[in-house]
Amino acid sequence: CRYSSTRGPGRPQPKTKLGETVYPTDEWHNVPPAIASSIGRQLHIQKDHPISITRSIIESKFPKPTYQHHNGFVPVVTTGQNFDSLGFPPDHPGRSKADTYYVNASTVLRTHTSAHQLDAFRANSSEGFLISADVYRRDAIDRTHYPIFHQMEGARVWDRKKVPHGNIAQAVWEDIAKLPTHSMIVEDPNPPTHPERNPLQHGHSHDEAEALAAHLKRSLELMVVEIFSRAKDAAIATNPKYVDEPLKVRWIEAFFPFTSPSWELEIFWQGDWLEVLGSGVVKQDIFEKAGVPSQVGWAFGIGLERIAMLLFEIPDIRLFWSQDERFLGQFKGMSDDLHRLKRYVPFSKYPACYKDVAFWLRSSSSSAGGGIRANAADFHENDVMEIVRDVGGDVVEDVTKVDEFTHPKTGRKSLCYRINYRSLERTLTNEEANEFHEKVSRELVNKLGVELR
Ligand code: FA5
Ligand code: MG
Repeated sequence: CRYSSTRGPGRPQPKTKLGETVYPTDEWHNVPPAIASSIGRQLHIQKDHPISITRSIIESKFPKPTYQHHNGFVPVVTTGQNFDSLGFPPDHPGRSKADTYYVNASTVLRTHTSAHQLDAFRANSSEGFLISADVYRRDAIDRTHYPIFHQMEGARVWDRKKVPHGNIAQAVWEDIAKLPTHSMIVEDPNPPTHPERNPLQHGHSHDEAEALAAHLKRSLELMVVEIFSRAKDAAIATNPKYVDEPLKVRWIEAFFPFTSPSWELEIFWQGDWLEVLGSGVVKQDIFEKAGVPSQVGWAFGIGLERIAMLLFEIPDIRLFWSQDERFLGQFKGMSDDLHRLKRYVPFSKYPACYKDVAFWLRSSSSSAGGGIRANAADFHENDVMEIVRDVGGDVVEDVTKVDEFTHPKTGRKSLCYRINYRSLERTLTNEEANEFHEKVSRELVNKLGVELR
């Protein structure tokens, strides 16, 4: 009924201020205050911050003027930029409110730096670019996940109209010959393309895809070699008896809607393979939409926190947000001399305080009044994570599901989460932890409509 609109005269449209700009909001809005107030911290350009130091080291391997460096793009983008321009299908899970922060139905906090790819290709006046920025995802809580992290997007292009005889493959192989070599052990059993798993794009020749893949992989491997040589120097500067393990990396096939073929790079670290970046040959469709259809090229997106954690041996992703001098003070002056890095030395590990919360979800027939419903059908764990994050902030180290069952008679579902309250900066008293925990429990009831057990 058009007369029952909540936007009638006299009802001002709701708005929110993010950074310097005011945005209209609607029923899609799900940016909590703790996230809104962190926009603008810009850790990737804060002098002597480990994220910024990491960015500078990577930038040094993709130098100007071949690569233009951009570090100031605003995190609020359209769903067109973040998803549609990159070929994300309408029903892609990444678009859901459970995974993405929406300002309003057509505006999001970017979930990856790829949101700027199309605009960057359109505006690019050079052969490549790097874009470093904060990105936002509703996600789990543990020592390697935080709802805000930083990515660097990189791309390198060649223009069919500008290379001799339009021969892209030859031009790319000549550029590969100009790159240094390295002796790192790389596992790469993958064929350059695979008809089902990693298809060649329509309009690309096999030679072109192979040359682009080789240039992409060599460029990124050289970056990893650089990071690890700095990491080794930092380790020795901190502990002269340090013995390093040989570096091992591997390429695995991947899928992204905006590249084909695609790969991820993993690094063997602390006994396990850690994914550090996604990459691939840019889909021609994006160059066409950007008005540069004669270009071809590759792109990658790397997580800066993951690299910074390896580089400095930083054990907990929350530390990057610390304003404590015992953390920040350790990196003073390093921006000015990237060859004199030191590892992070933990100042202390304060005791953990575990508390469980168990609750029943509403059965699917009832409905909660608030914004987020917790019917068994549309319950999403990220809603729990966000409530814990809102109440506890950085005092929560991790949240894990410890129990889940469905009552055989009523069909109701019960969940139990264990929350680890541990400050990075001080010892929490049991009373403080209890206060946080009681508030978390109350908010779960208020916001999700669950029934505590
Ligand atoms: C992407 O975001 C793609 N845009 C990458 C890309 C760019 C592919 C260009 C092709 C071409 P993905 O979601 O896998 O992909 O994230 C890329 C990297 O960001 C990961 O490899 C990881 O290093 C980092 N990352 C992802 N999620 C998190 C997280 N929650 N916390 C910290 N780092 C993360
Ligand atoms: Mg990935």
